[in-house]
Amino acid sequence: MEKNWWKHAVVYQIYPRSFADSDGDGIGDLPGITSKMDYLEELGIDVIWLSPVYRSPNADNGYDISDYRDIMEEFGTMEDFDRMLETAHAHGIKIMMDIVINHTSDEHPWFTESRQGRDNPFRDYYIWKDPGENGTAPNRWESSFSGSAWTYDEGTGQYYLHLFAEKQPDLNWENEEMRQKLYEMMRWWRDKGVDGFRFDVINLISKDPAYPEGEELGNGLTSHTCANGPRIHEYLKEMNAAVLEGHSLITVGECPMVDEEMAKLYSGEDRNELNMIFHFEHVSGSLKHPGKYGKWDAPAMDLPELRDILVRWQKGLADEGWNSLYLSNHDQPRCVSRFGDDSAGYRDLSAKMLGTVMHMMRGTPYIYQGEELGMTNPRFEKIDQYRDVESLNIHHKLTVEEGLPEEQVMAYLKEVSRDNARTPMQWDSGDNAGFSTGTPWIGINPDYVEINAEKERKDPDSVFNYYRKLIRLRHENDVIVEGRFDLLLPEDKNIFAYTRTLGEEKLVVLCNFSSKIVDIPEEIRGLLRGEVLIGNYKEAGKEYLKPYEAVVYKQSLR
Ligand code: TEU
Repeated sequence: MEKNWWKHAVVYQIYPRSFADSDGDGIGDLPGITSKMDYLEELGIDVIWLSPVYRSPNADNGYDISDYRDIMEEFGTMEDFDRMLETAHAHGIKIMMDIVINHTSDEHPWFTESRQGRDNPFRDYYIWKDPGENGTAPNRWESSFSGSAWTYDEGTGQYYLHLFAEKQPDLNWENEEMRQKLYEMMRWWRDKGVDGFRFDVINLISKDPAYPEGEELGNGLTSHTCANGPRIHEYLKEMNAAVLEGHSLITVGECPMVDEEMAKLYSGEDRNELNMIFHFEHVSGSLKHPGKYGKWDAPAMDLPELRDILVRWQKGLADEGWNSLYLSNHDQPRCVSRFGDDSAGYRDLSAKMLGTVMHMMRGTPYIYQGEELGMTNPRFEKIDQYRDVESLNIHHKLTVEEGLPEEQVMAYLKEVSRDNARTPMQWDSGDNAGFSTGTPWIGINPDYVEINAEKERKDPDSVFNYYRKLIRLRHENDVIVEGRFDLLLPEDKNIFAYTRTLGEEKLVVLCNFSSKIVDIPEEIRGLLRGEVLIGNYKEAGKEYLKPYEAVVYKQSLR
């Protein structure tokens, strides 16, 4: 296998709970995924990123693991997993496991032991601290899901750290024995034949041993001091040597609070850490106009702000490191609702435009299930329709503790709740969108009658068939994978334009982020030559771009 095969790959994320339910319990499962392998092969993706399927009490839908070597009951058995893996491989599709090693569930046997007593052999597997003065938490770090990141344990008189929910205690990576057990577990999955790992919040595993207060950042991960700690690179190199080296796997580390300089350290080719990382800068809500309540009330970014970030990363990792390209995942609202326009008239056009702008960049693209159909935010109206621990906690905090009106908080959730991405996959226009014969664990977006896979597979002009083409083009054109990135029209308010160049081939990519007809500035009209590689209108723009138009010209420089 080619060493850097993952640079040519397109990854598709499956959130198993919401993908396909084979047994009618309303919860997606592994046999459901196996049954959709033909669909994924038709789409043309190379790798599935499988959100966690390990045994879990589901305080955070599987991101709280209680047994790393077993499968969540609702998802099936280890035999179902093996069958899925085998079927994927038979379809030419690789499987990248999502692995959560910054924390476990509080129901993991290591933690149930750890909280038994201060001299329990597992005590040091987690982060326990004495109370501060007056019995308060050791520092003011906040959980990403609201409230203090420390929970007091009556039994042993100390606090334990959880950067996420109370039921997700952070592991203590300072403990070497614990680290070795994690590596052994990952080798076990590797030797089973999985093709890579997506490491959940991996840059949080090393903490500053002084546990400093840090800056207050508002709601969310309050303190920079909990990320990119002093031993982070040492741990990643150690894990690489113990698990990854010599195996040609795909690896991506989820990294909140990093910039491009840090990304080079995490993903530089000769650094022996990770292939690439996910950063959050472009999905954090406007940083120019930060909200009072973090991501919840930050306005969406406009094109100039979004473009500045994406371009900075394209340039930043041009010679060293590698980008991952994404606008959506299971933690983000639907990209067409956030960055495009999901009203009926522009939904398809803007979904295709967003696909174009990302898939023509340098890096490895990630598609989140349903994105290839142009799925939209359901914008649930009532709090009892929400399931996500983050949404339920922030709703409580803002309404009860801060006294904000219900409608205001619901307006935040409708735009940015993670549940917007978690409604079931829309397979057809039948009962429950073809997702399940039972009652789905979370509501289905009523737009499934219009937006569904069955319909889009048949329609040559659908978002689905447009994504198929984007994926095929990447496989067929090295310039998309390797080409140099150069920005055009850096000040334009509506058009995101750039070129990609490799040897004698050049692509010119133009995307209109607005619902207006916009003139193509004179200065670049001369560039619009050659064949139209892909575009979302029948006639490609040369003098002006139609609403949400995207077009890619390909030319030979010979
Ligand atoms: O997410 C980590 C993370 O920082 C976010 O994307 C998080 O959802 C956001 O800060 C909330 O505002 C990862 C997983 O992707 C997420 O689903 C888990 O809940 C989280 O880690 C804990 O394991």
